This record gives sequence, structure tokens and C-alpha cells, in this order.
Amino acid sequence: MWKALTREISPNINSCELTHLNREPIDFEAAQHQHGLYLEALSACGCQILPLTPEPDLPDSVFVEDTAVVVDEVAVITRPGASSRRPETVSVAKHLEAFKPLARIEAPGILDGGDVLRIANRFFVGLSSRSNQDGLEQLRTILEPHGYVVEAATVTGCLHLKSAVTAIGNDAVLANPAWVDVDQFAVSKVVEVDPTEGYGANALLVNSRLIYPAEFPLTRRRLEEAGFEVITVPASELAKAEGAVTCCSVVF
Ligand code: CIR
Repeated sequence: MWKALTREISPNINSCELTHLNREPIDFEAAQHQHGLYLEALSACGCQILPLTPEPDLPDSVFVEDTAVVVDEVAVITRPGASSRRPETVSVAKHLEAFKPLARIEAPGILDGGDVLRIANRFFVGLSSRSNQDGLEQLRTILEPHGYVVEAATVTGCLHLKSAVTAIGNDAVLANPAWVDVDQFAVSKVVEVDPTEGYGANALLVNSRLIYPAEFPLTRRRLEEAGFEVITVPASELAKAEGAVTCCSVVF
């Protein structure tokens, strides 16, 4: 069975890191409600939810994706680019060691899971403000012996590579071409976001279905017209913290 590592939202979410957005108040209760619907969507897609220990003092701790990259053979504990987020990895490592051998990204490497795009057995690492060449090379050293390919990707204008592009199949991506050149992924199918929905490139693929924010109906229509099954969840509150749907889980 698929497993989804998740964590409840910190009551200090309003002190989250922000890079590209201006701070807007996040309604904690509304965010919790939306997060609950997200967990339901994960369950509906066949995932067993694995809740991590809450970390009320770590504002961004709901965004577990950034703390680990998990494949069948190994769980890679990252070293997040924002130093305020590094303590989040302690509980994640403790939880994942029950399931997989662990490997770790070490200083001076930095790597956020949000910058790690997996398309079949290829991994693309966005060299952003949160992930560097050293982090990429460490990830390559860990994953290549298991048959994966790890490459760099260029991204601009947004926080993470997966703000700009996500995998929606083994040979297909959803992308915002204003932030990323999709040619670098060499896939045969590209769905572009509607130009008015720049933040709409983040979809979470689970068991052939896409968990997708309700806030981007025009892009949703594009996905459905292209034949994808889409489950929408309201995700407006955590979007104010620069989080989207992939960010709130590690699915393995
Ligand atoms: C941060 O800046 O680290 C958080 N406020 C948002 C992280 C979102 N994570 C993700 O896209 N994977």
C-alpha cells in the first residue's frame, strides 16, 4: 500500500518562510480544514496516512516534502535550504528509518524536496535558492547506484522546481512555461497551465490520479480534457505560505 507521510499544521504557520510572496494572514482554522480535506484525498487515492509528531514550534513543518526524498531502496533525509527548517528533519528521519535505510544530505549541500522532480527513473534537481550543486551531487551519489539518473534543472521566478513543473505521468508534466523550460525534461506530453493561473503547475500524482488545488479551474479543465482524473482540494490558505499540494506529503 502507498504511504503518505504528513504532519499537522503548526499554529505558528503565520511565521513561515516567504520568498516570493508578501505576507498575508493565514486563517489557521481554515488551513486546518483544508489540510483535512487534503488528507481525505490522499486516503481516497489509496494512501495510508502516516502522521508525524506535530512540531508546533516549527512554522513550516507541515511542508514535509522538503525534508525527504524517498525511493524504494532508500530514504534521503535532506538538508533544507532555509536554516529555520533544518530541525524538521529530525522527526522525519526517526519515522522513516522504520521503513527504509537512510542516507543524508550533508553540509555544504542544501536540498529541498520541493526542488526534486521525479519523472519515472529520472530525477531533476532545481538549482534554486534552496538547493545547490553540492546537494544535487550528493543526491546523485546516493541514487545512481540504484539505477536512477540525477540531473540539474533550471527554474526562475518561483520558490521550487515543483512550483513550476510536476510529473503527471511517467512521460508527462504539468508546467508553467514562464518559470521553466520544459524541453529539459524530454517528455512526450506537456500540459501547460492556463496563463492566468501561474501557480497552477503543482499537482500531486498518486495512483494515476491527480490531487489538485481547486483554485485553478481553467488548468483543471485542461488536465481533464487531456484525460487525467483530477481530485480537487481547496488549498488557498497554505498557498499564502508558498505551499501547494505536493509540499504537504511524502508519498512512497
Ligand atoms: C518555505 O518557504 O519553505 C515554506 N513557506 C513553503 C515550502 C513549500 N514547500 C514546497 O513547495 N515543497
